[in-house]
Amino acid sequence: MRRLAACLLFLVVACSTGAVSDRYFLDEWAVDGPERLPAGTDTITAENNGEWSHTLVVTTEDGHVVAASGLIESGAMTTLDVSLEPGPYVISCRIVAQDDEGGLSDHYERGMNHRVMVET
Ligand SMILES: [Cu+2]
Repeated sequence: MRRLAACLLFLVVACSTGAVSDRYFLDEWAVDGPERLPAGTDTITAENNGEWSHTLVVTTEDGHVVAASGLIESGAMTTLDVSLEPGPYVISCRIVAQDDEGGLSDHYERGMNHRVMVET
């Protein structure tokens, strides 16, 4: 019984951290996920559902980088620990790659940017 109570307590703690909801999905050409996050320390999960590799970068609205993942390959997932002050942020992919015709493919410009409001 004591073990069951410990398990239930763990579940309550795990659910109350918000870890499940702070998940962002990357694909061509969008970043989808919550539009509001709590201020303070948080863990953001990034899941790449696209065919291409992507990154997940958290910046303030004026472009200051708060946290950045490495390359997230197609089908892969990663987490980022962030500490956020209240205010507007942008979650985006910052890859710029050359396409088959020699032009540049800027993932941010193609739509992989998502505005988030961090609130107390
Ligand atoms: Cu990308």
